Amino acid sequence: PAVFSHQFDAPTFKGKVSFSTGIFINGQFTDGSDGTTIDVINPTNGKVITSISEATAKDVDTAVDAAQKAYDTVWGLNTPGAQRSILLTKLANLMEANADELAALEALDNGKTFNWARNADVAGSIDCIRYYAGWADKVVGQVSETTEAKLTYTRHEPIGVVGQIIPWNFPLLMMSWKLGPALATGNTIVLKPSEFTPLTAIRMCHLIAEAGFPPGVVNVLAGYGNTVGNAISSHMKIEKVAFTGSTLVGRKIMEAAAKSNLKNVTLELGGKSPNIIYDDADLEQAVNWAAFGIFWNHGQTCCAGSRIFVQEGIYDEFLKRFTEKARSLKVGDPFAPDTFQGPQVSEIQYNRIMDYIKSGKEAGAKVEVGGERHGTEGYFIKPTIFSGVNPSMKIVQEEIFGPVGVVIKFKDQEDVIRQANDTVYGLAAAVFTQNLNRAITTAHRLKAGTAWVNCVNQLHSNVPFGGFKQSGIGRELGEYALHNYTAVKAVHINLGHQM
Ligand code: TXE
Repeated sequence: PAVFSHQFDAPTFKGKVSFSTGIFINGQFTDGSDGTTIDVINPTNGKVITSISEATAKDVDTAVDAAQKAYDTVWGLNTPGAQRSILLTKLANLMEANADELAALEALDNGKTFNWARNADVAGSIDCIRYYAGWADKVVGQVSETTEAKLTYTRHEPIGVVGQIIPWNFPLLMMSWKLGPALATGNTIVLKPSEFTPLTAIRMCHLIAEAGFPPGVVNVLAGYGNTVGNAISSHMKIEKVAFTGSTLVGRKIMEAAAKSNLKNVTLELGGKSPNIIYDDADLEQAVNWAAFGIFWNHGQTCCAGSRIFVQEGIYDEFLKRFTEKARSLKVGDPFAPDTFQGPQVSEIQYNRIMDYIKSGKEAGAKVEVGGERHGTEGYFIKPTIFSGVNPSMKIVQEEIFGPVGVVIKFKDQEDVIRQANDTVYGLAAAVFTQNLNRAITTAHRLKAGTAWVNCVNQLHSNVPFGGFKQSGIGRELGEYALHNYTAVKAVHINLGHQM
């Protein structure tokens, strides 16, 4: 396989990085079975960074065989949890030792800023792997008291070979959220990164090998969704698939699972999260968090606070300050130390977002700020705020996945809860108020898997994350994620002599 090589000039990382690319099966880097490649594009200028090997459906079969063999011989029930814990800790330590390099790679093919990649994506990934290292020897079943003539207990066994399909918006973090609980519980893995952002996933394979995970435990195949992704979700020997991405593809994965072997499915999908600002909120705090909620990671965040509901009494003042805040955010080179927002990940996403902006304008919504591209090359879009919207507009209903927020006026608590819940999604929600009762009653009545009070976009390795409604099935992170990767077996032992 080709060798990737790049000279970086990042705030805390200067130097050359080079490593062998390729698909990673059974501990080896190889070319795909068709010998084809995928061009990885730099979203700041649209130019090719490197070409990487493209995996095929046939490679998925090879990877599944390797993963099954590893499961049967050196992993799964053959390796004690304490040993898996040691390996996961080694991996976390290696990620930490290479944190700047990982952040630079993430910034290069995704376009997110180096500083955010380092402090959020990479730091959160290391924390997540460490957190699950801690769980590896603490997964326990229960003893159920039935009768004195019986001993009945449960075991939480690994599922076996699991498939994992991850997106491009937080490549390393989503990989870590998936690897951590699956490895801690003793599964072996066939993982597909996004074709847009494969660099950190490939670099991670080197670290996985260096940490000493036996060959075949983790297999990583860069490739396209309709080939590799589909082969994983419809594979007869993969017993579970975990996916993060669009609701549209989530449906396809469930369908493929249903039509093949009824594999267990967990999904983390899109959102159109409400951010509710009551008139007694600390206005400055609310403005800053609201901007972070919609503009962080260029709006490419599944839990982005894209519908900003503001109570009548402070609407004008909030909008004025929020607009100023959006205007002040620095858009530009992801490797410059003061950049807040880099380019969108790809030309496809750029066009998709610009189409949404166009549809908002055509439907009569008012552009308060932004609404156009930034600069002349790459996929940059100015932070954009729409007002004067109505509930039927596409920009109010659909996930834009870009730096585009809509601000909506509301009257009172009943009114805002009704509007906030008027969406097919239910990933996250936020409430800003100084009134404790209002904060709690609102948080409890919102149909969302996460409710933030006086903050947004908070994620911790030990706190579950996932969606209500069409935002997904199952929970990642925390102890809850372990359930995604274990099968519960009930064992009944007859202690009596009689039948
Ligand atoms: O996502 P896809 P796309 C949303 C967001 C964005 C939209 C489209 O609204 O604008 O999705 O983005 C793989 N079988 N989110 O099209 O296609 C694909 O290769 C199996 C929200 O880029 O869902 C990639 O690895 N896999 C989201 C992964 O699915 C398939 C993050 C995600 O890409 C497949 C990303 C198939 N048939 C986008 N087709 C979030 N929840 O954070 C594609 N894939």
